[in-house]
Amino acid sequence: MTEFKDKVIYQIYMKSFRDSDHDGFGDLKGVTEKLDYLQELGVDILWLTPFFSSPQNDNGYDISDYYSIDPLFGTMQDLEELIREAEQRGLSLMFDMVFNHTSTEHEWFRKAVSGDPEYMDYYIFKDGDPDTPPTNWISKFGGPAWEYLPNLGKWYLHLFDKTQADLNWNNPKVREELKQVVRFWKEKGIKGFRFDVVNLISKPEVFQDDMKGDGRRFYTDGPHVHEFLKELVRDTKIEDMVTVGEMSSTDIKNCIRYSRPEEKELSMCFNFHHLKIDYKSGDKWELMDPDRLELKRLLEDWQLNMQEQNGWNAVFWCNHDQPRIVSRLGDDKRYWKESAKMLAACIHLLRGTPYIYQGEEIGMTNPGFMEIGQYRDVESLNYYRIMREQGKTEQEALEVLRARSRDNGRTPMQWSSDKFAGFSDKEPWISIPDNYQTINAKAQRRDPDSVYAFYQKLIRLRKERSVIADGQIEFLFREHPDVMAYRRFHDQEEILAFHNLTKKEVVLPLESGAKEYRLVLGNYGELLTGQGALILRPYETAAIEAY
Ligand code: TEU
Repeated sequence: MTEFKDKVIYQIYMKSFRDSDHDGFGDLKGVTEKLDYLQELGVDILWLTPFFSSPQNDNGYDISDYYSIDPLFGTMQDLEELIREAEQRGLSLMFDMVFNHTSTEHEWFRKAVSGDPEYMDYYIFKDGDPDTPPTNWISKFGGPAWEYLPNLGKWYLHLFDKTQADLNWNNPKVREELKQVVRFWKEKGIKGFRFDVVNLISKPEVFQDDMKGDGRRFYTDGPHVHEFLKELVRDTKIEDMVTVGEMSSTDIKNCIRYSRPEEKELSMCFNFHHLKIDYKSGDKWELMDPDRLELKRLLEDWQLNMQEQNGWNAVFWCNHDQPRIVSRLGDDKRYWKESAKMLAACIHLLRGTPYIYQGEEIGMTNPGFMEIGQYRDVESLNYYRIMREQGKTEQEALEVLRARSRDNGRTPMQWSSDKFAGFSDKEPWISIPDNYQTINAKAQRRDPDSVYAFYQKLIRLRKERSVIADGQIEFLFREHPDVMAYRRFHDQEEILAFHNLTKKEVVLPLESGAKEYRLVLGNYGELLTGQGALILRPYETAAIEAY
């Protein structure tokens, strides 16, 4: 499937989507149960987060067997049924390949720590004394990026949790093992792959201390990453599938290479720079109000450079690692509905393939947990401890988690106002915010003015107006601090999109000339214009065209 520019991809966080077997965890049969809902929404591809065998230290991103399904999520028969049922509804499945690291419970790692030299070379082991890690690198989940094994007298590298050992991609046997995994799932009828933190797989020849940072500059977009990706794609024959790479801390130059068709690497990239505009001094755990001008600058930078060089962006706000965007950049109180719709249009009308994260289509919000006992995420729990050690009070640390924790996006999908939000009939693995009584799919599916209905319209618009998928982009009012505005155009077709990012009313001068404009899609019903100006109400989004 090469065409993906007019597709919309929906991300399912397996643990929190729908529990069909009454254990408080989402599962494969639960996804099958909800395929009609997804078909009605209008999405094309379903990205399923990992459901392979895992000790669940990082919710499945710590895989102990790439070929088997963790019983928590069901059986291979359940998966085969899901593939069939999805296919019947014109829905394709995208699996999540975690190839930078395995769980330390993976057979390969167990053999490595038993001293088997062949399998030790599957990972990154370094000699050293127990008090001095090979480098001063910091794990992305806090603490040192190395763990010492006394029985071996060696350290192993883990860029994430210590139960997630980094694989040695310089070893051709490792690359062959992972190609085999891709071939196995491709054989099952999968139509796409997401590659987790795939731009971290190529480690430097020399491991050295980072005197200027946490070490990421040495392994991010590493020396052989493009070579490894080309080899993986070529040898598994997936260049015609829909593939997306999660590119942690990457840059535009590399993302052009990762996603230009001529390179035969991936279809598109996730990058996260636009989701760090509320990080004080770039630190996720230091709160700052969002810098909307920086947001505009970053989105414009990436859109224009990728356009000029024939790259392709995944465009998104939310995923299982991010807080809910309506709470983060919108208003989850007074202007909840308007801001949820505006944020949706802001992303969906850009140049790129849009991703909808489960619950985003109904405007789900951050849960606002008040106790540390409500948190489950290994990264959040690590940083809670670190923040307390650094002197933050319990309430100060909890305030940071309420804004930044990955658990904000991991609460169960809110299907209805029934107990446990219709997600399960058992206490779920993580709490559900009380607003499920009013913010839920059942309440919105039949409401033509709902956030859900607006997402349906956005998806339909992408199918009906080729200028959105295929058109070029040019940004307008670039210095305006409150409005994101751009022009999509190709051939004779043009749509202007205006998004008021604030609760202020904004007046924009429309180009003179006797053009009349009509609303293609908006969140306030009718267009408000006057004396050659466009008036944008709080969080108003308006896609318009001249006629
Ligand atoms: O995420 C990579 C990553 O760095 C994220 O953890 C996120 O960018 C960070 O938490 C923001 O502070 C991928 C998966 O999406 C994530 O769920 C996994 O925990 C991680 O890789 C390790 O596999």
